Amino acid sequence: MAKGDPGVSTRSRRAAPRSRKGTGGDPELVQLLTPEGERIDSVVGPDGTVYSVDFTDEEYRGLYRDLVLVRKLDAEATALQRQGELGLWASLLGQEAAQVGSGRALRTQDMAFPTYREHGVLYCRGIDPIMPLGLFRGVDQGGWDPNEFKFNMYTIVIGAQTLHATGYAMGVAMDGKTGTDDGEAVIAYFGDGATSQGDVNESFVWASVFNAPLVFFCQNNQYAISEPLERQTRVPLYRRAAGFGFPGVRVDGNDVLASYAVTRTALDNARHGQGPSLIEAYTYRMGAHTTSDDPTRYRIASEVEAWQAKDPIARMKAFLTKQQIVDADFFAEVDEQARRESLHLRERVLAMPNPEPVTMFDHVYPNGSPLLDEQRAKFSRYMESFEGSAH
Ligand SMILES: Cc1ncc(C[n+]2csc(CCOP(=O)(O)OP(=O)(O)O)c2C)c(N)n1
Ligand SMILES: [Mg+2]
Repeated sequence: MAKGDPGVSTRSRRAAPRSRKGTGGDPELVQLLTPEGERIDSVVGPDGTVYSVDFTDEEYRGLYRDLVLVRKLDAEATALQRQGELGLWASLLGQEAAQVGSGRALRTQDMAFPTYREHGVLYCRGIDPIMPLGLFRGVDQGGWDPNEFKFNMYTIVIGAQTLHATGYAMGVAMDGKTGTDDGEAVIAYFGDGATSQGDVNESFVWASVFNAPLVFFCQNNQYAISEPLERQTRVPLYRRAAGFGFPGVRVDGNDVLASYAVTRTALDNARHGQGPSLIEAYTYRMGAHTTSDDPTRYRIASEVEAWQAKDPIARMKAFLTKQQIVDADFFAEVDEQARRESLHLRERVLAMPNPEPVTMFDHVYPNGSPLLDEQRAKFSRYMESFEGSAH
């Protein structure tokens, strides 16, 4: 889908022929597309909000294309790491719908604060997918301009970006940028494990009492490395919001339509001055935590298989096929585009120049720092001490 404002076009919309009202079987889960690819017309959330989407056929196809491309580029990055071309990679496998749905729900003016796994949101923001690979290859510090793309730098310190997002969102409100349809909203991504961090809980308090225009988007992928969800909480995570004084909702994170619907609603509420909310995108990390992790040490194969049956791409494919929204060549054409783009990504990663080691001090602060200047000078002298030697 094109960057901008998908899902609000008034052109030839497709009604959901087998539509029904419901919750997909789980009263606590907002779902608009079942694992079998059946469309649910609208769903009522825990606070009475009605969630639905109204996409054109072209927009449905665009969402599918996004999901496939994001998965393929992610798989290519994992392969590059395995071949020694990246130092590390944090795969999003299984979380494509949570990320594409929420990423496409952002309006151009909205600001996002990611963790280290939001490659799908990054893609939706229109950032070249090569950018995070430079970071994980260790040749630069990310490369994109957060202000240009309204997408902050990746944050590895668990939960820290929720504080940054809260401060940013408070600033947005203080600058008078909320209260209209064109107002600005902020979204902060984090994981289930991060909800146990002090930073995240402090963010909840501050965002709440200052009515910050902020959406807390928790991808509950069931694990914090090897720690399962039951070591983080005894209640569904979305219910914690009530204790902080703002609404919470749990969405099927493997359903791109529902992820879009709840995020767009939460962002619009925030931009209109109605304050923060928490979205718990209930999903599953189908791969390892990172390429340094071996999940077979702590989880059983049948659990992974059960979640494979809820695959976000398979259900969208089933929906497009059942509703005859695609012609015979569509899926092959998308696969071919994904193959081409991942090959292009690979070629560009292999061609990345090795930077001079001293450049690691660049771009840490916008205007430098005396301490860093001192370290740079010391490091330069150290590197010069090798000049003329064999190494
Ligand atoms: C403050 C802090 N503590 C510990 C770590 C090490 N660490 C990296 S990822 C991770 C688990 C995070 O789990 P979760 O928040 O569920 O996110 P996920 O990776 O599952 O998306 C931990 C503990 C860290 N990066 N930062
Ligand atoms: Mg997690």
